[in-house]
Amino acid sequence: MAGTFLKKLKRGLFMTHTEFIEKVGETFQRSGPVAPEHIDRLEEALIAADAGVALSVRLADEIRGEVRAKRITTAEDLRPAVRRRLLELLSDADTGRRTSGTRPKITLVVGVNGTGKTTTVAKLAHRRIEAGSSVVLAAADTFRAAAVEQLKVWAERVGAPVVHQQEGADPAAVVYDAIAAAKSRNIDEVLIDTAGRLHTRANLMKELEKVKGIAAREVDGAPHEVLLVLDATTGSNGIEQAQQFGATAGVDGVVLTKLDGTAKGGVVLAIAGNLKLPVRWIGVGEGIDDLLPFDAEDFVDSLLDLKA
Ligand SMILES: Nc1nc2c(ncn2[C@@H]2O[C@H](COP(=O)(O)OP(=O)(O)OP(=O)(O)O)[C@@H](O)[C@H]2O)c(=O)[nH]1
Ligand SMILES: [Mg+2]
Repeated sequence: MAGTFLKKLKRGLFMTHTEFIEKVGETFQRSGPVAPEHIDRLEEALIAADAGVALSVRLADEIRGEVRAKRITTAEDLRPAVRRRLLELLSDADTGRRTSGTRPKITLVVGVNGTGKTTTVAKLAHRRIEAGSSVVLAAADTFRAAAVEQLKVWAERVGAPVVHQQEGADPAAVVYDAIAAAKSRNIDEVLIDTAGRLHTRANLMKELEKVKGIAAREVDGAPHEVLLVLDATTGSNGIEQAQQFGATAGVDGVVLTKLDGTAKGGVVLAIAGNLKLPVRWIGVGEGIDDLLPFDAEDFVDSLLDLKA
């Protein structure tokens, strides 16, 4: 099980890892003293992986400081120092999960168009069902009829009921129905799929607030988790989206999808360093099993591993 997990993670991070190690692998293995260009190369590798320029410069400066203070003396020691620093960065952003003993647990999934929200809802449902929980899916993307159909196809595959209404219905009404269904059928969790929306569109952001309001009125402390889905292939562009969503939708955590198709996996660091938001899940493929719980150590080790 653990082996499969790591294999999937490595495959998902393959492009990011390859580009990163291409730039710094040789440096990390060198046993002589650290030269300034070694750290320059590290800085470039972080920037290329889309960790964000400011954060990459800051991380590299901190490492330069450690070299000056003689806490790092050989190039070979750079790798463990980078590992330590990245883990710190990721754990600082992890505010811990908001736990709720309340049933049903309500999870709201939000994000801009096409980032992978619907697929993520299905993958999450699959995981919860495998773990023995019961779930109901709320088709709160009422914008397009095709959105409901897409969710229904996934739902059938994972064996979860879907609550939906006609195209153009009020998403908050769908959420209300889904919560009522969960309560009457004693279901553990409600996973809410929402329409893709631009973070710059005030009316659509208002709609999310209404959805949240209904959930809060119907279940104590709901929504218990608001997950923002970001597409890793867009790299640090996702950061601005996240800031806006964070401000209006009260995001608790990030799902970073499509890591399998990009060398920009360093965006995980930008999310932690710039947004102070924990990455909760990563998407590493289109299949139902291709959603992995984010583990900082496994992520950093997969990134810095010297072997391909
Ligand atoms: N390679 C890869 N593809 C993914 C991943 N997650 C989602 N996708 C694909 O991304 C595309 C869009 O996924 P959806 O789940 O429909 O995205 P969405 O956010 O619901 O889109 P809208 O509802 O239109 O806003 C689909 O083709 C998915 O198969 C992932 O982790 N890896
Ligand atoms: Mg969708």
